[in-house]
Amino acid sequence: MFPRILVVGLGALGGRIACQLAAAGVPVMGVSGGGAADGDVKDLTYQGPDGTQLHVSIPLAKDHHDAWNFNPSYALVAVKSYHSDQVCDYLLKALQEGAMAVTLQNGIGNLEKLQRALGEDRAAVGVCTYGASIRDHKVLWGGDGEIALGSPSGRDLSDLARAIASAGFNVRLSNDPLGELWRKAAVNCCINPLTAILRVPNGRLLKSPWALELTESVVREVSLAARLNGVDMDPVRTAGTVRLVMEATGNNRSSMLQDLEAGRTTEIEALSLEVARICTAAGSDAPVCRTLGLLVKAMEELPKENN
Ligand code: KPL
Repeated sequence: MFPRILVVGLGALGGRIACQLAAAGVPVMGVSGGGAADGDVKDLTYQGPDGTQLHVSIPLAKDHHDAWNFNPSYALVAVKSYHSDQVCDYLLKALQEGAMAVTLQNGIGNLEKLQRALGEDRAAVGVCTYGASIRDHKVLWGGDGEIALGSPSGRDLSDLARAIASAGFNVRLSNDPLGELWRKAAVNCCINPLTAILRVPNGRLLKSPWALELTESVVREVSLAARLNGVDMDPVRTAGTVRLVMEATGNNRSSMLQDLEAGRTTEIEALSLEVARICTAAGSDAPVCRTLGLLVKAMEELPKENN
């Protein structure tokens, strides 16, 4: 028997995960957007790499009472990082005692927010390098990667790993969740702003020596910020991981590029600009991350037709 899973945020990644879990027979309930739903169910279609489609109807939690009554063992959090505070308030009311929240989000600081809201023992990470996008109300495959699950307090997540693996994802249990988070932050600090500024799919960056040179500087800066947070990250190995993700999600348009194209706020504050803030606060600097971050902020402000 699989654990019951609440998927909070049914955007591209949350939608893909919810769809694949439900199709595999895992009991799933969804929470869309800010937590308020229009109907009782959400019909989701996910189109895989070979064009095959999964169609599922996922029950929606209209409010936190529905989620509480569903009694999930896990909430997978897949909302934008700037909605984390709102989601913490929601989960405090929606989760029964002992249920855990697992952040699949991009960005630095999401785990800490969940830990503060629910307690250290009830927050975990699911570092995810899968790609997805939404077109014409359909969730589209955007590349495969892995989901590394880890609980800083050492809680056993193997039942969650089994459920996610049954849905066709590569899952790994990690005893270094903070290292996983920082390596993923490096991936996103490289791929997301560069693809958003250059307006190219992820794999295109591999063809540009200039973009790859920038990537190496970004990885060095993220490694410094990680070290300032007590996490040792090997810049050479991490740059290799970044290139692997560029390749595996080659045709995907990063979430930041998708956000800019749709006129939405991006997650740059929790990525490049957070790295710059951490380094500056320690008397150091992260000039490349800061510049990329400010460029993306300036692009957010441009009228949509220019984006
Ligand atoms: O996390 C992603 C994102 O776009 O936000 C990657 C893994 C880079 C896929 O595009």
